[in-house]
Amino acid sequence: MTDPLDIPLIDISSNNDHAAGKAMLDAAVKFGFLYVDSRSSCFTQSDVQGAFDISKEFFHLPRDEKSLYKRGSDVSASSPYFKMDSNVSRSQNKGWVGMMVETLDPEHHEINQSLPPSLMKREKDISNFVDLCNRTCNRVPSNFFTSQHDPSKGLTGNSLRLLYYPEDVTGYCPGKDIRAGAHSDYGSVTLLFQLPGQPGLEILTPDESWAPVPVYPRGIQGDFPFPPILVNIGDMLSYWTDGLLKSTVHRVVFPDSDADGGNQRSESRDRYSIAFFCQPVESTELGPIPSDLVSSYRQRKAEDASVTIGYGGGSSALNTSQRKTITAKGHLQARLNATYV
Ligand SMILES: O=C(O)CCC(=O)C(=O)O
Repeated sequence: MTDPLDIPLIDISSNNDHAAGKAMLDAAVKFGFLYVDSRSSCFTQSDVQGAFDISKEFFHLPRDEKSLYKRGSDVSASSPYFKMDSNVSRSQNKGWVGMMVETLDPEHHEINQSLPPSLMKREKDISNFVDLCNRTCNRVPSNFFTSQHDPSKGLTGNSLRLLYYPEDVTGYCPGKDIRAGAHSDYGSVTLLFQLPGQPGLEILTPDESWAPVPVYPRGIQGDFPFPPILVNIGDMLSYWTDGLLKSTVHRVVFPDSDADGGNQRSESRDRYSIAFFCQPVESTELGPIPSDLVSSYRQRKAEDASVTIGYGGGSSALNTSQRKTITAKGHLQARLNATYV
């Protein structure tokens, strides 16, 4: 197996730290991934622990109860949950997804769906967690970024996803099956929260091998209130920069017992993670931004017809002379349509 990569850990406590901004840019160009030091984030330990508690509470519900909210299911009139949201129809329900049902792990885009009762009672905490995620995403040092993600300009399609990969799945073969198939993320950036001792994320390196991304950055010891937040660049930042920032392909595997970068043995074969997918306003066009860095990169690279943005269904070629500018909504729909067959 390939060694874990030296993905940097970045302190985002200061708004005007140029060195941190440069380190972010370099990591986004080289890996498409970086860690945000949890000590410098706006989250407290209890914010993150609370979000994982909510997730565990939901996933421990009986299967029948979760099934009411799975993608494509209908909440029937006889269901005790029907009264919660009589507007939830078969096509609108984009909630819980059972293991091995989807081909990969995108965000669910529906925004008007009521929460299941167990989540409903924690609505305030979930909403607070989402606010903190938004604040963190808006620390990307660029006015362009914040203005494209300004919710006062329209729907953004941001989404929070609670993920659980159970240890015991009937018919599951650890050496062969993977937990989340290879994909790139569709939005602008993703924040990933992980739990100690529950590794499994891998990224595809330029030489086409899979490198593990440990929960804690390689070789870094510290007294973290919770594991660093893993940030990854999504397709849209790649579009805006003509591929300069990498929307890196990643997947989640069933880990070896010592796969956590040598930092920590995996204690649990379960994996809980929380992903926040940050999306620009739906009407945002995904053409290249005016930037010397981007234009010089374009001249060197982007006319290469083999360069694509995104990986998996719905991804498209980055050939600037042939490409039609698409919107954030158009890209998201193309990728979701290709994912949920
Ligand atoms: O579960 C994880 O850690 C990663 C999830 C992921 O890659 C995704 O949902 O896009």
